[in-house]
Formats: sequence, C-alpha cells, structure tokens
Amino acid sequence: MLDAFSKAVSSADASGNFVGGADLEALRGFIADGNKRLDAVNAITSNASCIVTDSVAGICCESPGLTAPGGGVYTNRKMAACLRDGEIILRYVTYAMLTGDASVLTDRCLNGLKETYAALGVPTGNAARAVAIMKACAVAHITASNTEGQAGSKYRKMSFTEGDCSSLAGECAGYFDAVIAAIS
Ligand SMILES: CCC1=C(C)/C(=C/C2=NC(=C\c3[nH]c(/C=C4\NC(=O)[C@H](C)[C@H]4CC)c(C)c3CCC(=O)O)/C(CCC(=O)O)=C2C)NC1=O
Repeated sequence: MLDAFSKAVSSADASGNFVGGADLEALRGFIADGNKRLDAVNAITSNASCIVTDSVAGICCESPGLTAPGGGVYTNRKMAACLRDGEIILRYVTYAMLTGDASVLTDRCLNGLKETYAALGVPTGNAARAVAIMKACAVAHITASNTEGQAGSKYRKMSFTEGDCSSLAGECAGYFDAVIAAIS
C-alpha cells in the first residue's frame, strides 16, 4: 500500500534520483489541499450508509429481476452481502482519497474481485451500476451540489469552508471508475 509520499519516494528510489521537480510540486499541492481532502473524505464517510443503500435500492428499482427468485440479491443473505460489498468498496475508495493513491483500493479490494463475482454468479453489470450510483452520490457530496441536502432530507449537510473541490471530485470519480473497470 502506497500513499502520495511513499509513491514519490519509491519512484525516485527506483531511478536513483532525489525527489524533486514535478514530484515535489505535486506533493506541495497534496499538502496545500489537505484540509479540503479531509473534508471530502468526511463528506463521504458521514453519508456512507445512505450512499450504499441508495445505490443498491437504485439497481433493485432499475432491475426488478434482482429481487425475484434466482436474482442477484434474492434472499436476505444475498441482499446483506450486496450491501456489505457496497460498503467495502466505498470504504476503500475513501482510503484511496485519504492517501491520494489508488494502490490500497486495487491491492486489497479489487484484486480478484471480478473472478470472485464470476465464481459466485454475482451480476457484474448490476454491481458496476451500483458503483456508478455511489460515484454520483460521492461526487455530489464532495462538491456539495446534492440537491437532497434540504430540510427533511436524509442527507447530512456538512459545515465546511466554501471552495473549489472539482479536482478532488474528479480524483474520487477516477477511483470509482477503477472499480467499474476492474469488475466489468
Ligand atoms: C477485501 C474486500 C472484499 C470484497 C470486495 C469482498 C467481496 C465479496 N462479495 C461476496 C459475495 C457477494 N456479493 C454480492 C453482491 C451483489 N449481488 C448483486 O446482485 C449486486 C449487483 C451486488 C451488490 C451491489 C452477493 C449477492 C454475494 C453473495 C453471493 C452468493 O453467495 O451467492 C464474496 C463471497 C463471500 C461472501 O459471500 O462473503 C466476497 C469475497 N469480500 C472482501 O473481503
């Protein structure tokens, strides 16, 4: 597992160089945006159960066969496994956001997941769709652009300093895209 700092060190070490130039500049940006990054992670983790259940409810609405006999989440056991998988994936995306590096996600969560799903008959198209819904939710939370944050909504409205989080939202979207690519 790497983070933005150890990745810069290991790539410099591999080529026998000092850490400098563009690598140092990138780390400077990583530090400068540190509070934004923590707010972004907090925006996701504080709404995690909502993001997960919304995505699984979404695929069940779109594909009614999932909850019918023989469907991917037919039986409580499978529904529980599906919700748990959504939570695991979201958790690893937040780890990647925190470290600014995808390796924890790819090594510990995505490695072999497609094969596991194939062996169990988990429908990967629906799983990828659930991840896409989580991506939309997470990005909306990071950019504070979710329209559900109004009174009476189930979303938790965060207090934060206003700022441009588009680059963090893009980075986060990239981690979800990596999940989709890994299971598709
Ligand atoms: C290290 C991180 C990690 C991951 C990623 C992980 C995934 C994972 N998901 C599993 C099962 C499962 N995953 C799902 C998920 C779904 N079914 C659907 O139709 C939906 C599309 C989708 C939810 C979005 C289901 C239903 C099962 C149980 C399948 C079965 O046993 O028949 C299993 C098999 C073992 C078990 O049932 O617990 C693993 C290992 N486990 C881990 O430890």
